[in-house]
Amino acid sequence: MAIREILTVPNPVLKQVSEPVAAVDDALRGLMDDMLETMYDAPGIGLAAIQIGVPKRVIVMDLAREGEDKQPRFFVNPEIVWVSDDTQGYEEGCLSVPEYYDEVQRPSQVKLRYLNYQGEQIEEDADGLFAVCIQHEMDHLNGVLFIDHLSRLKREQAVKKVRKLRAA
Ligand code: GNR
Ligand code: NI
Repeated sequence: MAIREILTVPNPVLKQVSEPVAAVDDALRGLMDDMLETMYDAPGIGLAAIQIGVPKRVIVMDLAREGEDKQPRFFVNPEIVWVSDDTQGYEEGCLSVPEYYDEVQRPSQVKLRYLNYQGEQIEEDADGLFAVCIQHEMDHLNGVLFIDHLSRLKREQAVKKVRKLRAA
């Protein structure tokens, strides 16, 4: 396992649309292991492969709170097959937009279909933080960042803040 570098805005790689994975094999599990280690190290609650520069439709997540046992989850080729009409606002952050947080409105509940670490097809309902996080991560697979849901002014302020952070 290895910790990989997390790309930050305005890196154009983050705008790429990621490609579906052909097979869940040992090579892919190796990538997922690296992603999980990178996410825990950051630390974050989710990570999409494109954030370490790999344009594959792969997400890792762990929503366990501090002190709880780890609950790693893996999502390969995830699809959102249903979203609720009602929405929830949540103060989001992103490892690719460090130290910037703002509220984003998204559907409160979604239904997902994906392949897990073993390559089994799973269907699952998500709500609460799980729904927020999976939608945030699926946006990454489509080259979309949470700041893309904000006004242009706020988005530019966020990028400026990250540039400053990097220069410091
Ligand atoms: O660690 C993260 N926290 C978070 C908080 C609110 C909404 C979404 C997230 S995901 C983020 C990690 C990340 O950037 N994943 O792409
Ligand atoms: Ni993110």
